[in-house]
Amino acid sequence: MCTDNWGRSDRNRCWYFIIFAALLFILSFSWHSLKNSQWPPRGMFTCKSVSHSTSDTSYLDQLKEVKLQRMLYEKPETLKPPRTDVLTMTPWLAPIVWNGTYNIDILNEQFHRRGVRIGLTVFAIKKYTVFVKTFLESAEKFFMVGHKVNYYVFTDRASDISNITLNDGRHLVVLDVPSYKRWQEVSMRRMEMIRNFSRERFIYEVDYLVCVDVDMRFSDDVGVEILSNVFGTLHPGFYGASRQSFTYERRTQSEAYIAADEGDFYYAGGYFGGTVEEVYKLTNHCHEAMMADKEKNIEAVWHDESYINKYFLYHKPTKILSPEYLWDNNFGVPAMLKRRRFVAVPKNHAQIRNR
Ligand code: 48C
Repeated sequence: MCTDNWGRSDRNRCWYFIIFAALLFILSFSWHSLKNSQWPPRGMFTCKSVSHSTSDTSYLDQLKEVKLQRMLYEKPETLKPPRTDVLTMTPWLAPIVWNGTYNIDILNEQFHRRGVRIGLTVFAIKKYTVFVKTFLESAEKFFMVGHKVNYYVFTDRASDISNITLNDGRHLVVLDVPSYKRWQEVSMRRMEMIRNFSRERFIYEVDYLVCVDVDMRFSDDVGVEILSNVFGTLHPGFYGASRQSFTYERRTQSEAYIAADEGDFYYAGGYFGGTVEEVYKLTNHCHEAMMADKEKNIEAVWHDESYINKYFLYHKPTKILSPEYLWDNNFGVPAMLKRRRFVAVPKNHAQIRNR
């Protein structure tokens, strides 16, 4: 190989080359074999398999069991769906919640056994404080009755929020937040504030968040049937419309842009929710998109509602609430609407906006 009649330095260079070539071969061989195998080997880094204690238990053995008791109810009919007049499942297998499609007794049992805690967020900035009393009184009658509920009322006028008597397991939390000059900005900044409080407080206090408009009142049961990782609500004005007629943001420069040949549904900006983790991601994403547009001097056509529609296009909701959950009586009462659970309170925008 590195022959003797070469000088010392030549011999050294030759051996260095041979060692380098050997290392290169070993590396390329091991890389090739790794590429075709599972790396890291299953369980090597996942914390789940770390604890091989002598009693041979793992974190899986600590999982909480939610077990129901004997319950009596009609058997579900496999060949006879409860609703055939409306879509009850999306193409990505997310349920669309309509009256008659669920058994609230089973769901209540499941969520009670989990000890679920629900946060209901609402903003009452400037003149909108006038809606809070009706909102809360109607929520006491219809919203998650029998479950643990925190009402989070974001306001710049804490003294205007009347303290009403609440049923057991329910608390009113008034959160001081700044107001903004324009009502559009007030509406859009809700994303930022829900994100901030999710991180600083909600993650420690509740499991799910339901984020709604305040100029509304509950008028029928709204229960744990709405809960899911992340959910949106069909806008009452567009549930039967074509995607081209959805009032999405259509300027390509905007972060909320949706092309004419895309879009599943038109979601209302005033009713979304999910686990605190998922709501954190949604509100953070929407807030950052709004700030990016603001930099470009763009504000999407329907403000936070435009950004949430874009979010739900590429982050599909795991459940969708039917217009039963967000209705405006100006639209009348179509045949498919068996219950109106949360309805707009008539208001004169001129009188209360920017006041
Ligand atoms: O709290 C206020 N104050 C305002 O001046 C403007 C809006 N808002 C909040 O944003 C309320 O919670 C409103 O419900 C929400 C915007 N939604 C609406 O004004 C109609 N429900 C579309």
